[in-house]
Amino acid sequence: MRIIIASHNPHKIVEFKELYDGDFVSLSDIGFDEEIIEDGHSYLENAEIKVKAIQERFPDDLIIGDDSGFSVRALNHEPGIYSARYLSHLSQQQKNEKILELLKDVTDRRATFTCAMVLSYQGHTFHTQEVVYGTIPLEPQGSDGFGYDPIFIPDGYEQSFAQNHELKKKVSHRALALRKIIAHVQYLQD
Ligand code: ITT
Repeated sequence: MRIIIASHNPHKIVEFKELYDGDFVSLSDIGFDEEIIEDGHSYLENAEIKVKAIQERFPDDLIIGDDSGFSVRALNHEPGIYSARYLSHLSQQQKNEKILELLKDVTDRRATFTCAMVLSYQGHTFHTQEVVYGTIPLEPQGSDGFGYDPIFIPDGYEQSFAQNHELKKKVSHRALALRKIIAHVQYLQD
């Protein structure tokens, strides 16, 4: 059965495909190019908004949506659910540098990545939300991945998500959430 990933972010699609060998199709594969307005007040609400927008057009398909964000403890948990819009006039590299500048004299360098994931199939929905805890290095590290990956080192490891792609596949917020979602997909298919 094909699974539509309700995301316009090509990096996420790549990660989904690397994490599970399923029949994933992207929004561009199905010709859905409309913008989805994410005006929810939580990651889960936004993930649901994305899934519902696709479900209206593709009611027979199994759909998975993900809403994620990066949250810095010493910056009042910003950017959080506004991660995509945070400092929107800056490039991603500039955003990462800006966060490092704001943390220049700050010793509390804790941060999290959160991923809410929603599965919807024939009127049945399943939700999960996963968090990965880590710290922010003094300089950006690595060039793999996307977004805030170069400035996040998960607890228990010494490399950033952008330095060690295998590490991201193993412990990331998205990997943890997708494992639970896939277990549920398998339950529905058996
Ligand atoms: P879709 O809504 O179309 O899925 P998006 O990029 O807007 O794409 P999100 O709202 O879930 O996705 O994510 C907001 C931002 O959070 C995203 O653009 C990245 O900057 C950051 N982000 C999310 N997941 C990330 C990850 O695994 N690594 C690094 N940054 C991430």
